Amino acid sequence: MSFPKDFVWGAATASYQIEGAAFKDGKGPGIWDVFCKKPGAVWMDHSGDVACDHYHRYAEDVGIMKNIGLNGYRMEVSWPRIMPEGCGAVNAKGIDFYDRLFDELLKAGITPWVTLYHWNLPQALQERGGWQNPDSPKWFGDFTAIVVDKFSDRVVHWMTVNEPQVIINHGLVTGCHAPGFKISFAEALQAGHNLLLAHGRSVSAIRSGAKAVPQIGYAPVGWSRRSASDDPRDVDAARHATFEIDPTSLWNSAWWMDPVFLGRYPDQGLEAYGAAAPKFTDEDMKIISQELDFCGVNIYTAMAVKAGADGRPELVPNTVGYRMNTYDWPITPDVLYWAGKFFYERYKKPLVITENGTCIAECVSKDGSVHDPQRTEFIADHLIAVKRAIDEGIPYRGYFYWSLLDNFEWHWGYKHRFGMVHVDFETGERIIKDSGKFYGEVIRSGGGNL
Ligand code: IFM
Repeated sequence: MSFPKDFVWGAATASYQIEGAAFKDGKGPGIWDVFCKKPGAVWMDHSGDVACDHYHRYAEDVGIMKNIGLNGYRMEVSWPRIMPEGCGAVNAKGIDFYDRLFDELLKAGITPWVTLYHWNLPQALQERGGWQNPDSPKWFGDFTAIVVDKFSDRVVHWMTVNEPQVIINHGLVTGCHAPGFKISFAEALQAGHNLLLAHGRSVSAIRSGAKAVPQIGYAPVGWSRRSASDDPRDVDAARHATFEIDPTSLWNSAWWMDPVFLGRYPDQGLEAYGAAAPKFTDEDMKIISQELDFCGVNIYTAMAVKAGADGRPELVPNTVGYRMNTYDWPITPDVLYWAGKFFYERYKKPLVITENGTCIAECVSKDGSVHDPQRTEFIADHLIAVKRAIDEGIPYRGYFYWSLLDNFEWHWGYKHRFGMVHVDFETGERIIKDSGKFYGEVIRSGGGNL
């Protein structure tokens, strides 16, 4: 098996999940700094105060990436580290940190892929209403302009917003993520509209400010369904189910991707949400739908679907004992084939898997290694599905394993380990897991060892 020569072999992280140094060198508080201090909000009251201490260990971490053989690294520039108040003053020490990090990455031959928002909202902006404030798109556009001005001499690849579905659902509807609100669907969808506008303002700021021709994408959850078989009726049912909107849920793809790639909210979604749908103008839709260079998708798992007797999609339950990770997410490698196919058919953009990975309960063995065969299998099986898609003409350009390091897994604290590199959170020691070594072999052989 051989992947295209220019395929991007990466791993991904986010600032709050790895950096630590939460209150250092002029960084302002972010919403997660505040949320983590609420007793019981996060498992075992963990926080990202120290996390992987990547802020201090970044050079070692880049060395590990180089050792594995990555040619791409997806990371977030922390908004509260760059602009402690969210707007206005810029923190020179924050700029210095990313200057050093980008230089180190480029020296190691690793291309940085920068996410502008992976949930690290400055607390000062949350106090002004956060994404519920109609000024929030402008705040994000202004932050983007600063980042682009400082770093676009070295950064070409940009992603605006990571997983709007999670930001709105977990942050504002169920409240299990920062800022921990429980607002109505109508309010949440209006905040979601602001978030989509923020994406658009960010795209404008990148296009107008970038010093080199940028490659711009977006990184929503690639929420999808798999077809239970290759029978065209099942495939149609899975395609339909992938883009259908359930009125009782904000978890879907079409609501969050159609405006960006097609310039409109899906009719079926407008009907489903009815009076809860946001207020918007034609001008808004133009801002939201500016041309992108790639469609990033974070894909972990999906249910299988077949055509029922009436042709309508019918969920196919997983068999008893089906493989699962420690989150209880079923391991469904062919999701990368089916989702890639459905997203490419609908949005017609080159695809990048901006996240895919698994958490398992491994440990450091007596021989000093971390043996994680389940993760090795996971990576192999998912990449084989990517290759099937590529062979059928689906333009997958890259794969970013989530995550480079074990890290702060949001409201689950440090309970779930997703890394291909083990982190001892007491000492900070890193160990490349067997899966990380295997991924390195995949990279060196261009997929030949799969
Ligand atoms: O850790 C998260 C990441 O921040 C966003 N996507 C899913 C990952 C695993 O839950």
